Amino acid sequence: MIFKTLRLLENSISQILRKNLFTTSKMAKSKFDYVRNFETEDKLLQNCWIVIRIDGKGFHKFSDEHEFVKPNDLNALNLMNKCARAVIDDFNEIMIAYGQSDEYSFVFRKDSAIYSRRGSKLITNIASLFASSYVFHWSEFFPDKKLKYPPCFDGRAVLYPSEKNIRDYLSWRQADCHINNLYNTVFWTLVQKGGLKPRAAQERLSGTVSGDKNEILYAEFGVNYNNEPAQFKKGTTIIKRKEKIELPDGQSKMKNKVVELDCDIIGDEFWNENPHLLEPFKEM
Ligand SMILES: Nc1nc2c(ncn2[C@@H]2O[C@H](COP(=O)(O)OP(=O)(O)OP(=O)(O)O)[C@@H](O)[C@H]2O)c(=O)[nH]1
Ligand SMILES: [Mg+2]
Repeated sequence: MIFKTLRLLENSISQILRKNLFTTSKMAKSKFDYVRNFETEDKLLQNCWIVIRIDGKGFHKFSDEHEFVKPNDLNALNLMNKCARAVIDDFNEIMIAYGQSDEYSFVFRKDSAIYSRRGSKLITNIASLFASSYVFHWSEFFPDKKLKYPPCFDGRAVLYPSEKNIRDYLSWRQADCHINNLYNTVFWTLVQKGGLKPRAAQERLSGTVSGDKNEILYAEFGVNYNNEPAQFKKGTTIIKRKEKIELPDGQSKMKNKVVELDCDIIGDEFWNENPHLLEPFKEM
């Protein structure tokens, strides 16, 4: 008798469960389901290097509000590098990243299949991880400065189909770093050491070429631009490469390492030393 009652109870429970499941699955295919079709496909083209570049929103104001050292604030730049490493640690398929000022570019392998190469998924994840890392690590780099408001970063994806194109892209960013840094170094030297008003410094520099700027620095202020820190002149390049590590038993093995560099990436030397950065995972 008791077994019969139990079986009846079991049957009615499973009936209720089945009914609920059915209702749920019916709801998933409701009459509203068609709105999903309004979503657009944003798959990034195959066989291209994917560059995701993030850039600080209104960092002209942000750097003023937080009294960043002009023209280069080492702590601010190192905080950017820390955030870039958080992105690189989270995304295996980034082989090289390059950063300067308030921007960072992340280069994904040509054959990367991450998120089925969905652009918006990649851009938003990287921009938001970068921004949250910026806030998360702020106090390590600015222990005595309160973060006054949340920083924000825009993001975009750009595709480069050839090795020349992707190298030219990175060269473009590094050349931009050099041009801006030379200008800013002279501008702020004229203001801070030369006592010029910003408007006057701007006028003084108008129409000058890089040789003139080097000359102003050297002749008037005894500053040799070549001796400025490489990180300011070249930006920061973060790469993955295999390095030999010594084991406690005296043996050694090759291990993947993430390294931060402030070298030239425009010339061939860097690429000859690191040919693996642009090689695909597998043959296509
Ligand atoms: N003082 C100081 N300012 C910096 C430093 N790095 C970046 N900045 C500021 O950040 C700005 C970055 O340039 P942009 O990205 O073109 O300017 P933005 O104000 O961020 O404008 P959007 O990117 O268009 O939103 C620079 O012009 C500087 O004003 C730094 O190390 N020190
Ligand atoms: Mg910006």
